[in-house]
Amino acid sequence: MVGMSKPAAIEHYSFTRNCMSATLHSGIPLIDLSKPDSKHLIVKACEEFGFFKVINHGVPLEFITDLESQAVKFFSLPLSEKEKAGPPAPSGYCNKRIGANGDVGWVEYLLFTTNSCSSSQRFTSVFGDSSEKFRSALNDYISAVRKMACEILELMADGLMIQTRTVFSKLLMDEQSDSVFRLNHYPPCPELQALKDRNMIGFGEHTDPQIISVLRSNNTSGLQISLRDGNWISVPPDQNSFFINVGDSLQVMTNRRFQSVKHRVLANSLKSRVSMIYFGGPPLSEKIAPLPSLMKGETSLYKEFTWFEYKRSAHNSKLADNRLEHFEKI
Ligand code: GA4
Repeated sequence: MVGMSKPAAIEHYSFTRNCMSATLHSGIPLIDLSKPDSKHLIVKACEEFGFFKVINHGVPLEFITDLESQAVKFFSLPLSEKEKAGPPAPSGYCNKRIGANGDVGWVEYLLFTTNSCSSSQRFTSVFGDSSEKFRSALNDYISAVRKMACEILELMADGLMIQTRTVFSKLLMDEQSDSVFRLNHYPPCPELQALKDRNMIGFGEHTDPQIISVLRSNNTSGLQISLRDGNWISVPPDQNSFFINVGDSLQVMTNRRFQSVKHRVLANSLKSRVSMIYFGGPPLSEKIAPLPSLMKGETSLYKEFTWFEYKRSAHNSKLADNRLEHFEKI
């Protein structure tokens, strides 16, 4: 049928049908970090959505705009230049391929492990004179966002009435914290205008393996989250706010009281989307298990494992796999 076949340039990508519910929902939880009731609202949002938006976050605007302009500058370079900063193992550039198991998306990105952030020679060779500017924008941004993530995790512990309020945040503050940072660029895809009833996947559906993820994007739409009933909803972009995802490790630590949120990004036909995501993870040797204070006589739903074991298994999976399944008790 005319208009239904994919133009050659995009035939290798995944598509999803337009769904009405994706445009109608506007009930994403909003947390104002300056308000005294935020700890209860954070717990409620994690229980019901595994996702929320944060305002009055305290991250200086200058850190955000500086890093965004560095990212835009990098992504504007010719592909051959950007590829000199690849592959992303563990830190570097990649175009279209996501992970090592065959996933692809309409996206290019830079990945960094935060404890060896941009130390690589490859970055210096691509950024030349401006590599120091890039490095310092990255460090400023990551430190400020990690601080906010820790504040949120401490409010969460308070809301859950856990005595040691640093029980989650200390894992991100640990020198050995295995956190990751990602800069994504979703280029516009004009061919999509011909395909009215379908959307193309920029980054396929998945949950994040870590404890918590903090996302900030420019004002281009694309992010969708899956609700508990399986419906997808579009998250209206807001460049002045942050979006928080519950990760798989937090799901385990709360013995599934919180559930990690399934999310994806759709490509846009006209506008370029730039997002920056901090994935707060524990040290590799950390045992990931339900906190005894949250168990109240329940038994653990999970087998014992370390973050190293979970991460290794995640990296052997495809994006859309249910990674926690192998660690559930039968
Ligand atoms: C999803 C969350 C982070 O972006 C990430 C991703 C990682 C990668 O891009 O290399 C993974 C994905 C993420 C989970 C499953 C595996 C590994 C791609 C993939 C197919 C950096 C992470 O930590 O896990």
